Amino acid sequence: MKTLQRTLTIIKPDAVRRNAIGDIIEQFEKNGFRILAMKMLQISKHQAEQFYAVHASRSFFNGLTDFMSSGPIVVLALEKENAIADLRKLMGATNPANAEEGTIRKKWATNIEHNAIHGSDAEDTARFELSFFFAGYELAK
Ligand code: IDP
Ligand code: MG
Repeated sequence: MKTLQRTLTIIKPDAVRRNAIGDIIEQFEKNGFRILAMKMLQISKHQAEQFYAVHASRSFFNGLTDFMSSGPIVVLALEKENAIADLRKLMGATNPANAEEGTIRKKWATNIEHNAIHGSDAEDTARFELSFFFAGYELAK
């Protein structure tokens, strides 16, 4: 049975700086994702640390949270059947050196740290990440 899923994606500061917002959103729409909610904002270092708390012990945590708070980002709530896995596929591998042709990271990522886009990796993280950026009423559709 196919089930409708929701996932959270972020167009990261590097992609915003490269004027890639429109191209990336076009990829979401062309690939059947419905945009439920969307906003552009800049998060603080502290907010980035909260969002990425699962990575707190990793060596790249400080650089990652500096990067994610370094400029505006665009956050979107997306809906589709199998949205979580399908978005991960459309994003491509974390390290763009390993990303497949036709993926967003292949086209827009610079390196493993500045990799253009975030996508939730499971149902529980999607729930946490959607509620981090969007209130219930914004997703009630
Ligand atoms: P994902 O974004 O593909 O889910 P994660 O392993 O969850 O990858 O890592 C979160 C983010 O942390 C990555 O998207 C990337 O920006 C950064 N990151 C991951 N691994 C490294 C690394 O080895 N060096 C620097 N940054 C990294
Ligand atoms: Mg991840």
